[in-house]
Amino acid sequence: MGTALVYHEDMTATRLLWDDPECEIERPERLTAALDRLRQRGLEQRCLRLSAREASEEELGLVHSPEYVSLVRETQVLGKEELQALSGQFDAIYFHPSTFHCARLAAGAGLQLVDAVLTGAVQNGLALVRPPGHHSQRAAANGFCVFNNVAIAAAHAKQKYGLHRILVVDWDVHHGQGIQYLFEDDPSVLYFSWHRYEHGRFWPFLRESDADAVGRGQGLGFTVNLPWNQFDPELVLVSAGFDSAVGDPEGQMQATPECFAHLTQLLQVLAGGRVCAVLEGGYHLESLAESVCMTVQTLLGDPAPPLSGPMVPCQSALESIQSARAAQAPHWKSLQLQDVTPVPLSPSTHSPEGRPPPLLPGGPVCKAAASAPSSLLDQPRLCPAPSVRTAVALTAPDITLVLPPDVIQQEGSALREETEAWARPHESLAREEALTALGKLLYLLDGMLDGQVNSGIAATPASAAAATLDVAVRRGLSHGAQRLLCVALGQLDRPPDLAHDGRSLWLNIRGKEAAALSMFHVSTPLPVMTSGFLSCILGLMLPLAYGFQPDLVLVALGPGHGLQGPQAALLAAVLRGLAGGRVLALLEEDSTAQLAGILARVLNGEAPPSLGPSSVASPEDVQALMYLRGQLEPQWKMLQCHPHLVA
Ligand code: X5A
Ligand code: ZN
Repeated sequence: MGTALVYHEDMTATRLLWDDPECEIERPERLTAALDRLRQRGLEQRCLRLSAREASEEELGLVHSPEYVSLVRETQVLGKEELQALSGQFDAIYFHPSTFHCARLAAGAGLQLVDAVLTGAVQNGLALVRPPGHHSQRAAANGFCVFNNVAIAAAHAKQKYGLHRILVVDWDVHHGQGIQYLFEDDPSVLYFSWHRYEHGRFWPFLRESDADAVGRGQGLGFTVNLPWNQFDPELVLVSAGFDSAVGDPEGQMQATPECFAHLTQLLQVLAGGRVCAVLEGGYHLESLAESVCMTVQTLLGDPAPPLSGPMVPCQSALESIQSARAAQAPHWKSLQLQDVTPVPLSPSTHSPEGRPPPLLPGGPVCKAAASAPSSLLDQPRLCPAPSVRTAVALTAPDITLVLPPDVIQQEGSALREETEAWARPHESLAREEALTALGKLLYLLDGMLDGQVNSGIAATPASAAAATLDVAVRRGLSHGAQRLLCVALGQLDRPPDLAHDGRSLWLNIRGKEAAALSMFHVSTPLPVMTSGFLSCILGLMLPLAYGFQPDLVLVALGPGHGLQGPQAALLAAVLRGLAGGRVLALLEEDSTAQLAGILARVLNGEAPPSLGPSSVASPEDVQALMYLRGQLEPQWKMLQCHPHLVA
């Protein structure tokens, strides 16, 4: 359905006119660097270009006071001295004669993006804007921000479209206190921010940036940090700051550009994929440009490049996640049922009362990341894209699929002798239909292993499902895959003679009981409730999968898999985050055309349909999950981010 890119070159006009080391990083080249790179990569050309309009004063009034809007309007006619004097009244702010115009364009860009998405003109989009917005408050500029672009967009989406649930995800390295203040008592806007905090030593040095700020009044539980599986938003707005990226002089964090592809892709499973990203911070031009490309590329539906590096969460990250979970638990049923095991807190960062003493602004901050190897930015991230994103190799000629034009219906088959050789050990593959299906699957798999095809769907007669999957796993491992993740739903057991060499990770959902048969062979019952399904996918499968870092993923819906279309779509959508999207889905031949169609579209980059609001997971679901996490957590460190039983 398309991706919008909202921009106006006038927004490069505002700039710092005097000496101010704190503000000088917020400069016009931020926009031009990002845009140039999008052009170079051919990404801009794939977007619907929208020229930003100015927000009206009435629209600014959705979140700002008339007096404050007047104050900013009047800066247009001030001289340099007066501008500097006025700027000094705010924290980390500079005004320029063009500020009012630029800031109205920035807010207007957000509004246009929301309009484009909510009228259905596009699926999602990015607004490239200056000045940024998330620190700006009802009557105050702050932290380079003049008008609160994302907050205005959220208020507009409520007012004009009557939305009741809007999720704002703020991945800027700074806490968007402006958005928090504006919506802290409003349960219709869920504000989720992650930010560098350093126990209060990182700008903007606010006590209310901590995990225990959870909103107030009606808005209790709608501020800060919580899992995205219960709110079921109608729209996702992203305060997309890239100062959390590697190399940034402000943030000094280590997120690689690829991280933003993964964040974007995870958010795309919400709100039917209606994601509006609006630029906030980001001051390292190279890192900013690459990260913006990763975001736009993912919005356009391209698979996310795999993450590299050790998949081991650090102690301090675990503590933060645990604090946020604990603070939110009273307000979210989905967090209460889980047996929350507190992460042992390291004594160095916590005083005996459990809370660190208040710290002064400007105090020592962790410099560990300051020496971040900029090599993280140098690694080649331009692997040649496969010529075919998704291919469908179904056998039943009578099923008519509704597919996007770029999804290929594969005709080819592997050579007959070769197919027979692979089939020979399996009785169930002796039948002609099974052999035909296997030939098509092998041909598709080879296309994926050769790098011509990114993802695909193949079908097999139900009676041959287990044998076909067995062949696919062996063929994958012997023809180029180093590590293969197999997610098998229904009655598809791990082949007993498959080597236990750590090159395959087998997850069977629908196992008779929860069992970690080995570190690489996990079996769990199919959860009964939607939310149990979500926890299983997000809280078990995904941490294992990210920890394993496969380069090929097989997902098989075998006999009795019991998945509805939307559940299968969600499963495929999150699995696409692994292996650069190299995912092969295996279906039973008599699956509905609808199921095959939805899987093909999701593997091709379309957003999965929303699962709808989910109730609480059943006690059995929770128990199975907690048990498995407890068993597996010693080996799979990514599971430490989730509550687990201490084994
Ligand atoms: C939008 C943004 C940061 C202000 C930092 C002031 N503002 N030290 O990233
Ligand atoms: Zn920032």
